[in-house]
Amino acid sequence: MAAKISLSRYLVEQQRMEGHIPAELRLLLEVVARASKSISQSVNKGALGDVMGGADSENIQGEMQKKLDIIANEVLIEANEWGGHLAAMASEEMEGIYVVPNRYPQGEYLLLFDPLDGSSNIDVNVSIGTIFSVLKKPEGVGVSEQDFLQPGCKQVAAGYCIFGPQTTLALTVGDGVVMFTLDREQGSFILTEENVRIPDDTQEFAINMSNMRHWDAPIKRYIDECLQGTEGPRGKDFNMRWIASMVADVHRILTRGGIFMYPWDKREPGKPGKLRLMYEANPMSWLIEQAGGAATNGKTRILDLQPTKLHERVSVILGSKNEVERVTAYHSEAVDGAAVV
Ligand code: AHM
Ligand code: MG
Repeated sequence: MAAKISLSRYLVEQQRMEGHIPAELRLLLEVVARASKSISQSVNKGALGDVMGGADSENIQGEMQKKLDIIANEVLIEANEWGGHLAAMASEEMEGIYVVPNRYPQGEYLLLFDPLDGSSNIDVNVSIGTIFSVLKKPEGVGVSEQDFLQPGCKQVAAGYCIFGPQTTLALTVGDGVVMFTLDREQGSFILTEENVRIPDDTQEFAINMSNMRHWDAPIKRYIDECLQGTEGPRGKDFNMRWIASMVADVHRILTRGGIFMYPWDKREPGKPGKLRLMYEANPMSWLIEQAGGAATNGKTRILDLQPTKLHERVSVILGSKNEVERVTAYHSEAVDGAAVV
């Protein structure tokens, strides 16, 4: 039987290969994985630990926080602040950046995370996860919020850890996508998927259909054509899934293909979308592209968008290449000028 390859061994071997990950980045990824294991343990305790329900506080996005949002955020900060590999962190749950305190050495990387994505699913025992993105700090003294405002194409590592029936870590360092499954008995992540590929075509879409009346014309057109099935212009039937955890919907797409959309809609016309560019869209878009898929905001490749603020929101269309290209083409064809802001 072939030896099992742990995340640590995989990263060490990547480090040894010319042009692959530097030692500091390897250390950073090991720490993020260790923190994810700890979050996984808290998630698994459920009603047996003091982890369920709301925290009676709001985050910067004006959303009510869950206890696990706060626990996961603290776990990630505590695990990462002392190792010397980071200059600062930014989180969906924190208003400003978290600069590594002076008592620790400062490293050259910046870490961004959504500590617990899909938190509306915590109390109903449905898959949730931690999403992370790593950037290099620009040269210069000190660190500021401005240093984080880099387009997604500048990421040096990105991934997520999904807490579902299995705990799985998906990772890219720009050389394809790999997945590791947590062996709970050994306490280590074991390589279980290499060279993850998304099929170019799909017959499965993911969108919150309850927002249909608020969508723009290109999204309505795309979904309407899917719903017409074999009798419609697409000439085939489509299936639908919506887990309401982006991490779980993206994991399904990396596993068997599909298209995921959280587009701009008329409920809050001033906002480009619900999802956050830096903590959700960028890391997920890079994973999807690295697996052969595509990701746009309906108009522009997500990884090319220049962020203007830390908590910026964005319209997201990602997954199987041909379907994403179709939705993007519908936006450019729209006569009324689709509202991609
Ligand atoms: P969260 O980061 O606060 O959990 O919110 C993001 C989540 C995504 O995981 C998911 O795709 C989306 O919100 C679901 O939203 P909705 O409940 O509007 O369908
Ligand atoms: Mg989220």
